[in-house]
Amino acid sequence: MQEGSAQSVPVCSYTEWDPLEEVVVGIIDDASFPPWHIALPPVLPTDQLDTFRARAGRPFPRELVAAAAAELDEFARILAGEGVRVRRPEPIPQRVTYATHTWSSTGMYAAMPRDTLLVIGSEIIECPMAWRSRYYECLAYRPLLKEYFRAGARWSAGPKPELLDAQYDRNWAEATAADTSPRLVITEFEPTFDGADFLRCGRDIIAQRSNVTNAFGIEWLRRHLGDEFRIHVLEFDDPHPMHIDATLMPLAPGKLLINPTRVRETPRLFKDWDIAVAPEPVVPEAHPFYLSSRWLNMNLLMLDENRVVVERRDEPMIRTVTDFGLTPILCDFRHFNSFGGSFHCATLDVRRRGRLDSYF
Ligand code: DAV
Repeated sequence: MQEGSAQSVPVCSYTEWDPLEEVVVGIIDDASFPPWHIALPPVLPTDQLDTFRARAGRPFPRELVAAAAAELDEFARILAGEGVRVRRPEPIPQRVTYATHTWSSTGMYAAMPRDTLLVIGSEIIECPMAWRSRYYECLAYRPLLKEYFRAGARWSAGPKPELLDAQYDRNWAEATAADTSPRLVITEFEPTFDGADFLRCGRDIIAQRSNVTNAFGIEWLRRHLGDEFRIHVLEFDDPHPMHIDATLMPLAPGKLLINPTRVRETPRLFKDWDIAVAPEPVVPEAHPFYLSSRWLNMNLLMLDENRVVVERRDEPMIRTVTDFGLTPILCDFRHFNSFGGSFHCATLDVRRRGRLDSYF
C-alpha cells in the first residue's frame, strides 16, 4: 500500500497509534442490565453479582446513564476539537426481547464499539460476540457500516454464532492454584470473539483467549486475514479475562503500557520496547464498576504517537504518560467507566493515517 493512500478509503487503520482521522464514539442510550446468564459470573466483579441477578433486564440507574452520556458528548467534542471526525451509532431498543430457536434475551447497550467491531486495515468486521445480550448490538452501527461500504470499505462479519448452551461451560468454577491457565466459561463449540481482545501493531496483532474470545474465533480471524498479518496469542495472569485493553496497551512504536497485576513478565515480542507500568487506579472505592475491574485507567485512546486521552482526575496516569513522553488530553469519564470501559473501549478508530508496517 502506498503512503497516504489511506485518505482515499473510508476505513483504514493498522495500529493503535497512527494519526486518528475518524472515530466512532459509542452511546449509552437505554443501557440495561443483561438477562442473567452463566456467561456473566466469570467476568463480573463479585460485588455486582447480586445486583445483576436482581435487576436483570432493567435499566441501569438513570442518573448514572445521564452523567455517562454527558461525558461521552464531552469526549466527542474534545476529539472533534483535536481535528478528528466523530461518528455515533444509532440507538436501538435494548429492552425488547428477541429470540432464536433455542433462547431469548434482551440487550445491554451500544456503548463499546471496540467490542462489537474490529477494523484491520481497510476492512471492518462485525464480531461474532459470545454474549446473548449482545447478539444484535452491531445493528446500532449498520447505518455507518453501509455508508462505509458504499464509500469503498471492505465489510465482513464472523460466522453468525448460534450461542447454544454448548457454547458455555455449565461447570465453570474459579481457577485453583493447580491451574496453569485461566479457566474460561466459553467452550470451543463455535467461533466467538470480541474486537477488544485484539490489539493492532501493524502486521502483528496481539490477542488473548478470554471469557468471550475462544481459540476457534482467533483461528477464524487468522485465516480470514490471511498471510499479511500475524496473530500472537498471549496469556496473562488474569483469572477473569475479557478484553485485553486493560492489561496491555501499545501506545506508540516502542512504547508499551502494562498492568502490573496481570503482566508479570514482559511478553518476548515486546522485549525491545520501553515499558511503562500503569499506576494503581485512583477512583474512590464507593464508585460503582458494574462490568469491569478498576484498571480501566489504562484503557487509553491514542490520537497519534504523542497525544493520548486520559481521565481528567487520574493524576497518577497523567504523570505516567507525561513521563513516557506523551501529551495527555484530559476528559471526565468516571461515570462512563461504571459501564465497563474507558476511552479505548468507547471508540472504534475507523481511519488512521498510516500504512502497513512491522514494529517488532
Ligand atoms: O477489567 O480488564 C476491561 C474491559 C474493557 N472492555 C478489565 C476489563
